[in-house]
Amino acid sequence: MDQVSRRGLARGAAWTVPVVAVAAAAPVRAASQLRCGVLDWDSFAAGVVPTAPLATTVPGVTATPVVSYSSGTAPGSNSGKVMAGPTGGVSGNYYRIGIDNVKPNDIVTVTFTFSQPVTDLNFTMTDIDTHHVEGQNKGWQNMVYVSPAPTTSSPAGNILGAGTATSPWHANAPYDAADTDGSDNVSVVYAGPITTVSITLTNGGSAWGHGNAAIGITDLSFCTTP
Ligand SMILES: [Ca+2]
Ligand SMILES: [Ca+2]
Ligand SMILES: [Ca+2]
Repeated sequence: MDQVSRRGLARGAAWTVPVVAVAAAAPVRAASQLRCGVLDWDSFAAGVVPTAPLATTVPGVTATPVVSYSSGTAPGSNSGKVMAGPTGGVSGNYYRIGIDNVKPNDIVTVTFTFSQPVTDLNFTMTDIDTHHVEGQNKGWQNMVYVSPAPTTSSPAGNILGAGTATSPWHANAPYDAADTDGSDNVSVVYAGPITTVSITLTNGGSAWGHGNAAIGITDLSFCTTP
């Protein structure tokens, strides 16, 4: 084949091939790329329950939260809602779970299920505090654990416990942490791949049965599997 006819072939091909070539190339490129993004609470209106499945910043990847309460637990009026921050010193909207008029050992759990396995999942739980009414044997104690166990966890300075059902994270001293105070936060990382993670807030035992209890959950960052 001489040069003229090869150019002629290429020119001829250019009229018919491009649409097919682009369509075929796109899925190959997407499948080979690690895509990272966020379930960004700022994507949703504050003060309402967001309509699941929730879009993330990665096209095609969604997350669905399901909130459940133990028998007799009164759902917090803002539980399961996107709320305006800050919480635990983190700005922007956040997701809240809570209990109203807590009784000893009340439980609320939120389970997030992604539409596909994700890696490098990380988020922060905020405002894991305790409030004891001075001179009275009443108040509330936030105790928090996650399932499955994270790859790593980073409790802030005021937090004790291991983040398990038998040793929940909790504050080491009773005070109602302000929304701007990050000393009652715990950040976790899951190497994954993981599809589902549960976060549970329980109230303390018999000494704790007064007031409304809640924690915040920040944006969930993740990557898709390659
Ligand atoms: Ca955000
Ligand atoms: Ca709290
Ligand atoms: Ca607080």
